[in-house]
Amino acid sequence: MVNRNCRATLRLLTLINRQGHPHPPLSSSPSGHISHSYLILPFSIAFVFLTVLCFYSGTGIDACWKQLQRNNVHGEHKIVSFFSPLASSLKTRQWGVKIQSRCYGSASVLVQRNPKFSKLNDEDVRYFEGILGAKNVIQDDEKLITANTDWMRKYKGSSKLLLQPRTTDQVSEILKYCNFRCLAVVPQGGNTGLVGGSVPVFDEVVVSLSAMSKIISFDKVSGILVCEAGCILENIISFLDSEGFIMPLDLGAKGSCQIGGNVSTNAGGLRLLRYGSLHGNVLGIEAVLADGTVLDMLKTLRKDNTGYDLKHLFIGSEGSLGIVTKVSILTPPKLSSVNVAFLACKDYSSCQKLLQEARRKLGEILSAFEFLDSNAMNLVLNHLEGARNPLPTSLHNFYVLIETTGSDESSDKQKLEAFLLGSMENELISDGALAQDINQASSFWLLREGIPEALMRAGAVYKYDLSIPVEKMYNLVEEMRSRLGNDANVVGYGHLGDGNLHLNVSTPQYDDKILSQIEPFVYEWTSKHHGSISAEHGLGLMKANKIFYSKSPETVKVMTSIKKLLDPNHILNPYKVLPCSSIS
Ligand code: FAD
Ligand code: 2HG
Ligand code: ZN
Repeated sequence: MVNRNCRATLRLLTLINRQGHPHPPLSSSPSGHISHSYLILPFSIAFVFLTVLCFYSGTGIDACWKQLQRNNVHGEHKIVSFFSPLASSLKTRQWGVKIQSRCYGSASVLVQRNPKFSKLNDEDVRYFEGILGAKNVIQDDEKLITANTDWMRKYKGSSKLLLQPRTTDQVSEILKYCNFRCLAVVPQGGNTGLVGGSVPVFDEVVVSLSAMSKIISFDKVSGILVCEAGCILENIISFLDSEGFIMPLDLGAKGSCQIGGNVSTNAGGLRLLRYGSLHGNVLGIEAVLADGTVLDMLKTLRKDNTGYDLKHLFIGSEGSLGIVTKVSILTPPKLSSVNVAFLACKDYSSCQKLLQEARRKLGEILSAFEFLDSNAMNLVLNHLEGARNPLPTSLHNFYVLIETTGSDESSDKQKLEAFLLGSMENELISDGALAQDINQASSFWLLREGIPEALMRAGAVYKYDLSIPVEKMYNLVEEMRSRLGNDANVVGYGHLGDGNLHLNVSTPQYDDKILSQIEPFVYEWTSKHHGSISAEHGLGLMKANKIFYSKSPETVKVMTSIKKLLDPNHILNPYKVLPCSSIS
């Protein structure tokens, strides 16, 4: 049965080739939410309850309640559970930290506004207007609501001021003044971050990089692009496409996220497997420190071993060490042959073996290996307009999206077909479809890229972005499912090729009882299996106090020293990244 189908598939593919159906070069960006009629050739083979919180604070319960109510979204935030193996080595300082007891064994802290920070006054606003011009100093309520609210509408601040600098000098002037006045600042890019890092916690001034969106230079020989931090990723992708190049980074939020935000979160995305992380692709950075010092590290060299490579401190520091204002990045040439296959697997073990085989058989042409389970697939099919299952005959347990990118159309295709055939013979794949044009490729990508959006539409969502050894990754999803029973829809998907699981728990509404069943279990499990509690989204506000699950106390101590050196008043993105206990 398997073999007959394999032969049928091969015949079908050969026919396409002989008929000379040109395989149009696909844009290497899986962009476009396209609803298209399918011409696919299937090759079927068959919290804690607020009432139990104890406030040990001099300011009194009423004040805490008001603060909580003002800042609390969905009953979950500003209350950050704190795992404290370090309690003895890093003493909890009492500014801004209220210690509460929590019903599931870990101590917890309630983030409170740092009283050292000044409150914004009219004189400050006039000063900023002097630097930026009145139209770039925004106090308009509607715009402030947008700047204060994150993509998930889960984290909300109460900033009264949004600044939009147009030059590095203006960023420098802003920070110099804020540092002098001790006004806290949140650097903001496209505000697509998923860990509450991009919005204020209290009344921090928002510094948006949106108005710094110029492409400065592009060298066609080296492929090195220099641009301002506020360039939207999709605009860079389009620019490079017209020059015959691609971005080494691509992600579902490309239409809104900015390169400065990408660098500051060290975003991973859909092609890290092929092009590596931003630590490898970013050649230079210009950043402004908290005191307004401009660090010009905007090199365009592949090699430069002149001492400490400080740019790396800014890659992934989530706006806590400086504001990134310019970036230089190495971009690969656009290759002519892109193929996308959407495959079904009967179990997780087959997905793993398929990954091993894909690495071996597709080698240098493999450019993405993404997976989703049947819960993720159902969710996207039910909640996302235009999403269609290319393998409609039955629902499979797992789906894998494989993309290849190469320079030799016929040899690439031959390689992919041989790989698919072998995988069918070995029963690693139970069904699949190979995109015949760019629209089909986009529709396959939609099924994977559309999951975060579909989750938002389904109700409340608890997101976990974990690095876990591939062989153990899906055990966590299964354990979570058995913990939560019918109370929640546990969804597993992610960048399998990078060992990055996106574990999402979807419920009709936020419920602290559910949260207490998920956390700290999910972090303890990940730590026990030598994983990371943040593979690519960062720590933000959500996981600042969870850092010890993935970093040693000694490491956090050095990180804290670096923070203190570069931002002694801690004005840059306070309450994020580092635990409250280490910052005073
Ligand atoms: P923001 O959200 O504005 O900010 C993120 C953090 O960076 C904040 O801490 C902020 O203070 C800081 N920051 C922003 N700009 C600067 C700057 N210029 N200087 C200093 N600090 C700055 N992430 C992935 O890694 N991989 C994915 O595949 C992926 N897919 C996503 C899909 C969807 C639908 C969504 C909504 C998000 C996704 N993300 C993904 C998360 C998010 O898009 C990335 O973290 C992205 O890099 C954030 O960029 P941004 O410009 O929106 O930054
Ligand atoms: C993705 O890979 C993003 O789609 C978002 O990193 C993951 O929503 C998530 O959990
Ligand atoms: Zn991701």
